[in-house]
Amino acid sequence: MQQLLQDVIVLAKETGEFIRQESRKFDHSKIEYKGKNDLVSYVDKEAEKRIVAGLSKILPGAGFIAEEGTSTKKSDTYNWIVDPLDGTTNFAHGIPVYAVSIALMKRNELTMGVVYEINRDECFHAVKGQGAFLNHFPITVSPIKTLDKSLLATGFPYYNFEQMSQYLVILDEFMKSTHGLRRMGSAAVDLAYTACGRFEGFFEYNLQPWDVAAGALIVKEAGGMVSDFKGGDDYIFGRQIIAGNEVQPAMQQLIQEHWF
Ligand code: 2AM
Ligand code: CA
Repeated sequence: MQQLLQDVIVLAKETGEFIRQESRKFDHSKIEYKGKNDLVSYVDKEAEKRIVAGLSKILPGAGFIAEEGTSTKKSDTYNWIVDPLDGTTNFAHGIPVYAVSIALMKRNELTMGVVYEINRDECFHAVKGQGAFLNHFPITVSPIKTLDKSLLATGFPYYNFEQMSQYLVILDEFMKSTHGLRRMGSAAVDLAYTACGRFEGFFEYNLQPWDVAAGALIVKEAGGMVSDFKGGDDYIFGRQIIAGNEVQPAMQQLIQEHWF
């Protein structure tokens, strides 16, 4: 597992370097659309190709669930969950918050997660049962115990606005009861920052497995808690996630109260 981890970190950083170089010559004419507000470019696609080729060498026979379409038949044992560029909208607009996110699932359990935030050259990683790290130094979630001293992260709805009114009530409550909220634009970065104590918590709905898989394991290995909006475990495929330190149960309670 250690060798596998080192290989994945090298691959994430090499792909990040490719994305960083492309960002210097990127302009709006290169944006394509997969759906309303669902942006993509040759950079996302080429990055995914490189990651899939690299991972296929590192662990032959594993399956893939990846944002830009590489989905093989699910393997019975190992499956990679890959977001080659999490924060595509930021990338396209020149906002420097985006990351490569790679997770490994063994059967139904996350065993490894790597989030590489490209512009800060910060590599977060975790292996199940072995703690969480930032550039190879151990990290833990924030020691802050109460919501009134917490800074939270979230993602605004951007294509499905059906539950907007409930979401806005939750925002309203958190705005009044915390230090504030941030919308970074990359769920992988939100989770990584929660794992190292920059945010006390993060919540969002309508995310995909590749946005959250690696980051969720990193938060848990950093001593944090992760759940869906009901407090259950369906946060990878269930499109709802609340991650945080000790304030996570209080966040979950408030969200559940207003979510239907
Ligand atoms: P992506 O950049 O890989 O698509 C933040 O809200 C999360 O939602 C990100 O992880 C982002 O992943 C995803 N997302 C997709 N489209 C988005 C958009 N138009 N605006 C904001 N986030 C978007
Ligand atoms: Ca994503």
